[in-house]
Amino acid sequence: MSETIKKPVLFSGIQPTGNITIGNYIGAMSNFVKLENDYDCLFSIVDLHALTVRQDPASLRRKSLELAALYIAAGLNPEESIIYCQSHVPQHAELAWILNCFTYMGELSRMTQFKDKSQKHADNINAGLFTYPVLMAADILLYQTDLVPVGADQKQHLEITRDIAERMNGIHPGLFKVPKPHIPKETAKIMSLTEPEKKMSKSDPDDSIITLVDKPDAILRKFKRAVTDSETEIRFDPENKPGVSNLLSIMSNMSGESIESIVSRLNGQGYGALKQQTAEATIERLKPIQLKQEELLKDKEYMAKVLKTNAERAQTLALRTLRKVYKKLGLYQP
Ligand code: ATP
Ligand code: LTN
Repeated sequence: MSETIKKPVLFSGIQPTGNITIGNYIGAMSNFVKLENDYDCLFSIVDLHALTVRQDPASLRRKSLELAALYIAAGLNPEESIIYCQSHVPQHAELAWILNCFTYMGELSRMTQFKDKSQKHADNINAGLFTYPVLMAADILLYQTDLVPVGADQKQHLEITRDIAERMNGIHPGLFKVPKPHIPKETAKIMSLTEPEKKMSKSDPDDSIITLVDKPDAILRKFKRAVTDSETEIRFDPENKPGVSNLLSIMSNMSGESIESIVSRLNGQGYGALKQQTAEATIERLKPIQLKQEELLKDKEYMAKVLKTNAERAQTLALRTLRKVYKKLGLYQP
């Protein structure tokens, strides 16, 4: 992407917390790759968001670099798309402050992610966790974004982003582009392997998730132990057969074969075959990504250069919006 915007703008971010799961890959990253050519894209490693939960500094640093390498290994082109760390572009935090002044306590307290994370981290319900969606809105609005590809769990955060943008546009017409979410039904929500009625999250226990750095034997073992149900019929029915439907959905996303075709091909076979083939499709799909990521991580200089250059490209765009916002709001600019 050149710094003169021509195509519509796409923005998304992933937190560098833990290892990226196949939920993040299917729900977010693989859609980024599909959309990359049709948009001017920014893909952020949202390290400031990660701080809303306590992080080990060395691990956060390493995970940030690993995520940057993974974006590229998954197929994104850092010469075109802007792949960068959120903390390298200070305008995110600056705009977040402004948006904080246009966001109500009431609407933030309705956010389900805040309620979930407050329960999970009851000893650390900090103000950053509460205003997390405002920083996310700043990420998006800073680049006059058109489209935001995310998983279904982020839908509510996209709604509040649109509400903030519309509220501010009501006072200062034309301030922000109002972004649209992109949440395809087939990739929206990959479920936990051990509790298939819950979404798979990278901060969940290891046996319930498949991560992008898992080795083939671990992938096979985890799928084999995945929770299904007491019937034997392979059928796509998320309501009544969440475990089996999740495996079908993972296999379909990993192999490209439609769910209908998998169901008719496996007709009469047991859950063992479904698990084995889901594991094989996953191993096959992840293999080249894992190899490429390892290779990239060996080239520290290249990675540092990519992140530095791309942060500069992002800043150029971010400053345009921030200056406009400061000016319209009446902050004195000499
Ligand atoms: P954490 O456990 O640290 O909260 P997470 O796994 O929920 O992490 P995020 O960094 O919050 O991951 O999300 C990155 C992207 O992946 C978002 O677009 C999110 O909607 C998407 N995503 C996360 N989990 C899933 C899932 N199980 N299915 C589909 N998409 C998902
Ligand atoms: N909150 C998101 C990560 C995120 C994001 C963004 C996604 C932060 N800023 C901007 C899309 C656009 C999550 O997945 N938990």
